[in-house]
Amino acid sequence: MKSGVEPLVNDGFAGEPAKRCVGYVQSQREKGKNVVGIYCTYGPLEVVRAAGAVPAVLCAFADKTIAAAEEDLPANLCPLIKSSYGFIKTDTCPFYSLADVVIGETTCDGKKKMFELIAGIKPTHVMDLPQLPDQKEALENWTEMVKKLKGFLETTLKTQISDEAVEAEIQHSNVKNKLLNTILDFAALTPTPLTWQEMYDLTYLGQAASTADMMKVMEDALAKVQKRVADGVFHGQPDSPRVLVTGTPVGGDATKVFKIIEESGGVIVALDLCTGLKPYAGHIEEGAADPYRAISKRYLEIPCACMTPNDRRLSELDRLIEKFKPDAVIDVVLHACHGYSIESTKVKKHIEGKHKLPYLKIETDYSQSDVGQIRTRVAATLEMVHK
Ligand code: BJ8
Repeated sequence: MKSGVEPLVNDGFAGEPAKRCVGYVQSQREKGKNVVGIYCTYGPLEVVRAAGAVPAVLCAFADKTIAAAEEDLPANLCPLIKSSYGFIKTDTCPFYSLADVVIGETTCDGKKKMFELIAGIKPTHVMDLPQLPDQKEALENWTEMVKKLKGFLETTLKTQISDEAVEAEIQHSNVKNKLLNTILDFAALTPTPLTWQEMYDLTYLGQAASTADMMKVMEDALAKVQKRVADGVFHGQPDSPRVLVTGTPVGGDATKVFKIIEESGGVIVALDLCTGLKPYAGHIEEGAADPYRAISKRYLEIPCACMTPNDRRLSELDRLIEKFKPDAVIDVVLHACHGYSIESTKVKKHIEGKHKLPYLKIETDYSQSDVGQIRTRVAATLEMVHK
């Protein structure tokens, strides 16, 4: 990107994405809103917002709290869980401090058991997530869980959640997701006018910010990216290898991988991650007889490796590859995330077999100790891309 090009995201808050998001959540709290901490993309944001509350993502990506967490948790546990727990243990998580209540889901074993350790600190509601999403009972059971969440929020936040409010939030989510995808779809152009940082910033903020608050940010970003295209402004070089990143959530200290891809001459064109496109895919049926069922249906379609089988992950990769035309796929797996790590075998076969693209799996944590090794492997993968 040429110097002097205006940054895409201007939300009025300073700092890197997590800090700006804290600013946003804090501002909502000052307006009298309750704050609901969430740990997962399966957390139904429409119900949280219909309760008049603001969601705050509690998943953490910082190495600095891992040592404190390891006093209680096994060292060979996923860094996302250790980091999140370490922030709570050391009472340094601004999102957790702001939260009135916390929602968790039975995704992986590590998260599930970590919730037990923090449940006594704040009202914590764990939703039983079905893990065989294609079975007919899954939709019934998850709808029941989403309705139970309504009851929990009504009781603990002393509020009422009407069906009309839930329906309105469904419509708001659809509007936000559509516009956000319109912006992110510009990365399908060759060369791309977007940076990974901009895609990450927008999707990070969009989880907390309401559609009304995101509208201005998104309209501004859309106008800027349209101008970049009109002016011939792009990121990287016209022949930079295009990379699709898939896998576990990647944020904070783990964004070292994104930085290495860029330093190695690549450009990231799609983030198939929960810290990227995943929360904004799909559409929730509007005007359904049961809005909770409509929400449940959409959320059960999230292709997380905690599901079995998780064939939607492969069909979603097909869709993204067709749209963003990557030259290589890099699968980032956090240490000790068995679900994503095992699933990598299928993903590799799919990418190399069906799409004939170079595939690289990177297992990493939040430390900087493996930066040199990742750099070498990324460089070798990008060298395989023939331009
Ligand atoms: S929908 S990806 S946010 S569970 S914590 S599973 S990395 S071992 S975060 Fe996730 Fe919801 Fe799925 Fe998305 Fe693995 Fe670590 Fe577990 Fe993790």
